[in-house]
Amino acid sequence: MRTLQIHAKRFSYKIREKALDNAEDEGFGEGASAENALVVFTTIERGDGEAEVEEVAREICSHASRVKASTIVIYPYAHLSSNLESPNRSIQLLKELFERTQRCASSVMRAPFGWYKEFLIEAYGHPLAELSRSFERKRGKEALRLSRKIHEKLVNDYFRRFGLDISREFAKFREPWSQIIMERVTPSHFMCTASSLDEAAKHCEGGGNIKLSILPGGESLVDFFLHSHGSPCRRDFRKLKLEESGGIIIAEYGEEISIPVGIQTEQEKYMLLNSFIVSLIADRLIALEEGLEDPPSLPIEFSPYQATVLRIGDASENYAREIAQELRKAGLARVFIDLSQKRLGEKLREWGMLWTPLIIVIGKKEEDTSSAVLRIRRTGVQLPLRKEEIAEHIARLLSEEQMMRA
Ligand code: A3S
Repeated sequence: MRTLQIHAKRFSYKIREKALDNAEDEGFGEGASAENALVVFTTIERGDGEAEVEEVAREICSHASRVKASTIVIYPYAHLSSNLESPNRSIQLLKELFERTQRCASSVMRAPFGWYKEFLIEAYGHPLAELSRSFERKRGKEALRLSRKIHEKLVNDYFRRFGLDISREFAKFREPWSQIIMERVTPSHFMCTASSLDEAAKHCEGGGNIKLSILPGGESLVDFFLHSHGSPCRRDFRKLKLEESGGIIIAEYGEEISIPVGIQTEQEKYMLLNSFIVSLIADRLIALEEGLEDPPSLPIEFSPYQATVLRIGDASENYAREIAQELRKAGLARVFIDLSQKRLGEKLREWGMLWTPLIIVIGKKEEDTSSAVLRIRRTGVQLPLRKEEIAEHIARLLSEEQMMRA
């Protein structure tokens, strides 16, 4: 949110013509005037919320009392930023701002939103008579800014590992993601495509597609977003929460920020490899580069490949399926079985490349003793478990992870 505050001897405005369809026209006359007024030209920026409103209200109140203004005028003004919030949300926040400033001042006026207006202003000219302020929080960015090295790793290596080919114009999802996305994502998500969040905020009121660019390099990634959208930054990760609504899995991370990250069908839960997951991956790569995390890993809940059962040697296919079933019992949705004849080392390497957090190895010996060996990527722990212990153990790991984020 940005404000330009002018302490004016006299201020008056008249509405001229409607600038927007959803201009406010109830309860406002043709115009208004005030004397000894603090006129607050206010621009609501995308992503603003209650926290900014509260901060701005306080600032206005303290400034009004400092300059001894007898009236405050909240004046919607779209020219202090190029990052405008949608009209409906802006109106809501301006009303909120109006109400909060009323708590500290006896006379507060609000000019109608969505009009071209003429105005006259006579500023006092004392040192505090003109003040511009910008109230920002770290909000969603439309670009992920990465070091060149990490950018190259992501684009040339990790995206492909996780089944995503991106080029400047489009993102192509390979199986298993593409088919599912095409089938499941509601058409409305495809209706509106924008090339920047600004544009999307103006034209895609209900959400849509956005081309997200990844810098340096400028590769773009087609992404799905809901109305308030951003990419999580590291400090948001602790607040991650997944919710399901109408078959779409939505990640929430902080006030009013949510983004679809997956699809829930009757049998399965899939994660989309979109900017959200990409930024999780990028974040982990940065941690790897900084020596904070080796090997890099995603939380189990967010991993495209959550667990895989590696059948080694003569263990039976049936037993592999039984173990996979145990994993699903624990609440895992993306469980894979590798029945190939490859050697253990090779299989571990391949699934490790996909950052699979849980790998379960079964050979003949494990089958004969009704057990399995669980390898946990994050800690490197290898744990022999009896078959009936598996589900419980994994459920515990999942809830520990959730607790760490709470
Ligand atoms: O853009 C036309 C008018 O719609 C309102 N408006 C906003 N105001 C604050 N924050 C935003 N994000 C806005 N988006 C739209 C304003 O009323 C705006 N009108 N030329 C002036 C009035 O004198 C004006 O900015």
